[in-house]
Amino acid sequence: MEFFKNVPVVKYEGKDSANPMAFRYYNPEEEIAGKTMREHLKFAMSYWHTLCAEGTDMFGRGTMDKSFGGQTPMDVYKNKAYAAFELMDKLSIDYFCFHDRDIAPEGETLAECNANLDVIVDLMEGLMKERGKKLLWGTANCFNHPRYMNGAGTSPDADVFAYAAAQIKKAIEVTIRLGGSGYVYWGGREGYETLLNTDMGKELDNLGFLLKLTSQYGRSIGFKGDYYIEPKPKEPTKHQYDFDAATVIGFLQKYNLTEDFKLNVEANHATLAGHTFQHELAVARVNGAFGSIDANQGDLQLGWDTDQFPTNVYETTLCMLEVLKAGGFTNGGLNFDAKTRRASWTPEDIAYSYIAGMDGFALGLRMADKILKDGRLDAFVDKRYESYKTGIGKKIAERTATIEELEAYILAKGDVETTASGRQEYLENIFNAVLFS
Ligand code: XUL
Ligand code: CO
Repeated sequence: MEFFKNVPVVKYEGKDSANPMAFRYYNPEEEIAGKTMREHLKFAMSYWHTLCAEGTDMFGRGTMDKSFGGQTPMDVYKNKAYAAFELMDKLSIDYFCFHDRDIAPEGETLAECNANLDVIVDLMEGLMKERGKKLLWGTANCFNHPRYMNGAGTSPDADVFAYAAAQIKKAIEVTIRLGGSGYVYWGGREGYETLLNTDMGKELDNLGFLLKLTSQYGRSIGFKGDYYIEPKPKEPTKHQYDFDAATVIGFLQKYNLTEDFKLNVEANHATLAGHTFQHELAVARVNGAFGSIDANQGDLQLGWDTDQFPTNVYETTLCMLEVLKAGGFTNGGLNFDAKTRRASWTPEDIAYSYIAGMDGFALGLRMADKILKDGRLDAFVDKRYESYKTGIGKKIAERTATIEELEAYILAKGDVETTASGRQEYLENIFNAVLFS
């Protein structure tokens, strides 16, 4: 059965193409900076938004039917799998990501949930082999069910902690079975609404223990990929413990998790935290924690997690600059944690959205490569810090300067001469000049 009848196999037709079902910038096999675009970008399809989200919002029910013609719960989920692989094929997407509860119906008990998962995982394993698709990462949905209303690892109820641990154990097993190169922890309800009812210290310690316990279990059964924490400051919880990249890095250090964990940085989460996407990526990179990306964009006027497909080329360029500077992805990739707008309800809209996001990132990669090749921005930064290459600066850089020496140096000089201009506007104009040349 064909589920996306009006979606053809989407091909690269070049920038002058007027065909909306074609790529204009994403040319999978084209080489840029030593790798094909396919290898650089490692696009992944998010199962939850693509196969599950039906367009509900706070004020209205779904506008899209994602049952894919299935009559029983199990048939619905089998058809979701067939539809997923058809779409990945048509869009040249090599990877996908899922939560346990996206791919199989929830049962009455954990045993029933696990049995349902096994049925679908069998089916998926076959489809992956047949179509040559790979699992970028798996995760457990520990935020939807009412039992998680007060958190999962940070719940005040020990039974909920135990349930979460058991659920994550199974999700890691499934991820390993499907050859996943990553496993994500996103703590949607790991936080608090009010300190009047919360023991923050206990909750953080419990969360650290849950991550240690489950990640070590994964290693013990052969998981070789990366674990990622996905920072987000709020939504659904008022104050989430994984607020932003810097907060998460501190948490990983405190609970001795830095060896196993990296970050999955999401654009819309960055802006919710009051940062730019580029800032969050840079924090991850300079701390050796750059791992994977949830590609999307928010709406700065709305200010919530709108999960839109990324089409802002300035943002994708700045993102790809960070990716290239980090040396590219190893186990990670670009997962479109993005959904069509509620009014973009047809199956074709899903294809148009992915094409827009993939072309948006293909342009970002092309532009980032141009900026690096142009070299003026990097040269400026290099020159800006050149005082650390000689004299007293060199001693500071080599950490051999003493406090007395620094004092004597400045006493002899009297004061610091005016430092050089930061030249922000000049640099922003170079950025534009390179992009639009
Ligand atoms: C929620 C979000 C999640 C994670 C995986 O904002 O981004 O879908 O990516 O749980
Ligand atoms: Co995400």
